[in-house]
Amino acid sequence: MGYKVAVVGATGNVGREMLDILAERAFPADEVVALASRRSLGQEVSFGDRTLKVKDLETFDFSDVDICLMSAGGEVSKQWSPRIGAQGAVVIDNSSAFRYDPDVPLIVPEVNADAVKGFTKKNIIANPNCSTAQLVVALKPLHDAAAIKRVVVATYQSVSGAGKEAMDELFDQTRAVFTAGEVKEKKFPKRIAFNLIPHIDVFMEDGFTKEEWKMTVETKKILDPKIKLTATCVRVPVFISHSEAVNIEFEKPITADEAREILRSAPGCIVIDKREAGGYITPHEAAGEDATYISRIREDATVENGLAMWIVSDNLRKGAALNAVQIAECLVNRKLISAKKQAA
Ligand code: 11C
Repeated sequence: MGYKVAVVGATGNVGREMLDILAERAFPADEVVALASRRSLGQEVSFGDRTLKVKDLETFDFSDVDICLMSAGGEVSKQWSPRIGAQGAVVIDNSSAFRYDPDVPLIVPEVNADAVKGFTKKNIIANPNCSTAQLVVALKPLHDAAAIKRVVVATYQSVSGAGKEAMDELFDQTRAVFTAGEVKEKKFPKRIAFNLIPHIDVFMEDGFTKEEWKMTVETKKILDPKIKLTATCVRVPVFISHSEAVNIEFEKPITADEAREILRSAPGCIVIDKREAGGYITPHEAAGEDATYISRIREDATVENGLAMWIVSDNLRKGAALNAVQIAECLVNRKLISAKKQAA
């Protein structure tokens, strides 16, 4: 007998992707339920070759749910994840609501799968921010080889990270520019079409944005608290996939050739690195794919033991939905949960 899985936020960018990935990877579920707020009631969403009618989160009975994939934002998660967890379902939460709670593991399976067992305190497991997830997948094997001291990263983040309305905004603004229409700013504080915006999430007191802060704090929690990381996060007019220009300083020497070989055999990584026109990955090519792609690996002689590289991944998949489903697979493969109906 399989598991009963609920997907909360099923009509959003990430929720839809979660349903696709559960179906693609044939997750061992007997039943999958799509849930959302009341205003999405009656909508239908795809699950493999079936369609599911969206049910109301407020009135849904979670008592026989085994795994709940949450992607409905921080406020909904704060309200619902503890309640759902208290009913015995393991919540895998895509929001930032519980990521920094010491009693909640923050997991990227290629990096710290063993930490998943810590979920029992609250029955909640957190999924990291998309820009962190792809970064730590590539950093982990390099850290194991040469011990990372410091990372300087600049991100080039697609609009899908800000939701469906943000994607519509890029589309509408682009069309308006071409048709000499009015370019309207709604979700973004400045025009995003044919532009970029060096601001994601709210500003913090020290001048960094919350997105930049998240990358620092989450990398420490997932990979190693000793790693220093500073980020500049930028929104770019790309629909899907986040890209990152990354500069890494190691404790020990490591050459570009060595890094390339390590990354070639690292879980979740694909190296595309020919030093010629087109011999690198772009966000357009990474969209819809599962891997974290690494290109432009080179030695940086301006620091001791320095490497620079370019890292790209689909922010809705490895950055969110795929990572959440991989966490659910960890629970199943490590026999950390059993289906409630089976147990009854
Ligand atoms: C963005 N990274 O691209 C954000 C979206 O903490 O899960 C995800 C925010 C988060 O806007």
